[in-house]
Amino acid sequence: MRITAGRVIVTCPGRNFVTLKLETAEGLTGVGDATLNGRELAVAAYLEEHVVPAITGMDARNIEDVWQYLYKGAYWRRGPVTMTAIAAVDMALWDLAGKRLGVPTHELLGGRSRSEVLVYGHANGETIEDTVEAARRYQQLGYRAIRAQCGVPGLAKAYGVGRGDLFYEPAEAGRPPEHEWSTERYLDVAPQLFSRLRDELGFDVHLLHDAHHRLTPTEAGWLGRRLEEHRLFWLEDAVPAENQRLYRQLRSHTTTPLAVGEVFNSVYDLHVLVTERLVDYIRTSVVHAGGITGVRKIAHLMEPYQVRLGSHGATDLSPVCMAAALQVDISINNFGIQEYMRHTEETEAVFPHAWWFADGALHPGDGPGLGVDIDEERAAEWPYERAYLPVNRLLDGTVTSW
Ligand code: EZ4
Ligand code: CO
Repeated sequence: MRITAGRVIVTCPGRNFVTLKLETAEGLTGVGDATLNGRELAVAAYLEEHVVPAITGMDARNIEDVWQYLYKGAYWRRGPVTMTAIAAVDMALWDLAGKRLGVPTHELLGGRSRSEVLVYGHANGETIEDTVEAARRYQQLGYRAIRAQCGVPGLAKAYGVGRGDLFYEPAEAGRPPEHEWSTERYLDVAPQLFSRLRDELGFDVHLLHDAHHRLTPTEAGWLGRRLEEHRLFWLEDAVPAENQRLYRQLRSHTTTPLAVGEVFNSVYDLHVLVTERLVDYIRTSVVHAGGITGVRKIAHLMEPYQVRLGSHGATDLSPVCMAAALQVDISINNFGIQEYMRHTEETEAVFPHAWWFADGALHPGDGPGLGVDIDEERAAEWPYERAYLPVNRLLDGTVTSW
């Protein structure tokens, strides 16, 4: 099964998505997500200029070999652009493998380890009361796990508080938008939010929270302790993790479960966190961490340490990535939870898929391969539009993590 061609399709049905489509001599096609929010065309060029010419003619059945060829063969290792490009090829090859044999990809990954993939949705609001209302709406939709974020009084914009209830994820046309941040003000409101949510919703729902890399280990330890009585499923990205050792201090101060890793792209970003068990969940996604092959290497390292996978699944990851993530989630032993922000109708129309939602969980479906495709005619109706993630500043103008 030789790879005969590879095409990169960029489309913007409300937000930008980059998709790789590989073709084989037998006429089969496989798809992979290659979207890196705010830096989309860097991956598109990496694939078109450097990857597709190198892999054309290779045997599509040798997925591990192609992965190692692109990883070790580039000489320049890791990094989000490289690993997203490798991920796109890897997803497309796993899609082809399933299609060639007429089985869903997870049957080739060891089959099902569970009956469904637990997901969490995003409830957010300007105020605590708005957020409680939003969480109730998610419960009515069947969600059993809900991430809650709310506005911070005195700050014009807060992370996670979007325009729409189900779909919004920033990436705006023009120059990068600027947000402002005050940890002091945030630390006033965050414990109140969860106290109120537990009063209103009780303990029969999982609650999650994302601090989006903004705290120091000292601040995060304080917050984690205050949230212990509200028994969160996890506190995510409490501190930036380029320096994995920061988590030692945080871990020693709180028993609130910790999650990190949506910006990681390889096992080397997390091996200290995992082998010292400084966190409970790793959030690497299939698209940004080298595909199904890359995430399985990470999950298998984590398994003996009882660290579980909590896959990133924001709306900037395409339905192709979700299809691939579900194949991993359903098959590995140490699955935790899958993030699920809904895509818009326009996006759903461009990416027809077999996966489906019911009772707070996703199901990968039984279609051959990943069970997803791109409708290229529809995709062509939505040309690329340059967009950026926000840049964040403290109230005195200092650049800080967004
Ligand atoms: O901000 O995917 O947990 N989810 C997140 C996301 C990220 C976006 C960045 O592109 O933190 O909303
Ligand atoms: Co996050």
